[in-house]
Amino acid sequence: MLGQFITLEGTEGAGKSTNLTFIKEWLENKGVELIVTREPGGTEIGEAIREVLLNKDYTAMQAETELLLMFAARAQHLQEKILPAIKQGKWVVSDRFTDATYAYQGAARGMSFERIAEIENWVQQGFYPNTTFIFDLPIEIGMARVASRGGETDRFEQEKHDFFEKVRSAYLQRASMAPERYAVLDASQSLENVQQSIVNRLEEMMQSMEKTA
Ligand code: Z5A
Repeated sequence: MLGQFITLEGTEGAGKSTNLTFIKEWLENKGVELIVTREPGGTEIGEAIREVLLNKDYTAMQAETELLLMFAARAQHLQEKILPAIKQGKWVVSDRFTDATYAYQGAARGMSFERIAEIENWVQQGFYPNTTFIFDLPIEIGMARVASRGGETDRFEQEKHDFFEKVRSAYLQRASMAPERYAVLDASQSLENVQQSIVNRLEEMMQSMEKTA
């Protein structure tokens, strides 16, 4: 049986990384074989591309360059890591994937959704996540969480509030167009409540797989 592909999306500080670990541990406890990964990155080449993309000294980076680098990293990630794992029946849980490209490079940077869809079709050949969790919360709350966590900011984190509002709206709009694939979580709630909603969705996934087995 093929594995499942789960992606986590949201604006910064929404809790993706925190809940990636939670999902990994929860699924492992259920006996699911899985790998966790992230975008941009996930492979040696992808991580090298990530360093270029996040480098805050690269203020001259063009939106087209950014878009193509995201998909270059993704092409490597898919062929080297995600698709082989899925074919082996493993679950793959990724911190971000192509929904981020529509939200950041599309809605926020202004690249056309049609252009993104063309590259997506070429790189992914009809491969999409089975489930995408969208961690939704007001931008100010996410920014405050990131600030209290401390550490260096990257090239994306230099952007202004308005940029992230566009990202947030784009995620919600994409979720409303295909509600069966997306689980929108109110990430301003306590971690315990957020994680209960995640468990509900993971249990649904496992039940529907048992029915079709
Ligand atoms: N990007 C793109 O433009 N196009 C693409 O196609 C792709 C990516 C794939 C890197 O992503 C950048 O790449 C990203 C978009 C762009 N830039 N931005 N912004 P990233 O995922 O590596 O970076 P990030 O979004 O900035 O991640 P983050 O700031 O680390 O956010 P997070 O992982 O969602 O948050 P977290 O670390 O889990 O949580 C933040 C803090 O909040 C932490 O201290 C937690 O303990 C706390 N937290 C989490 N949940 C809660 C709740 N519920 N209550 C209270 N506190 C909480």
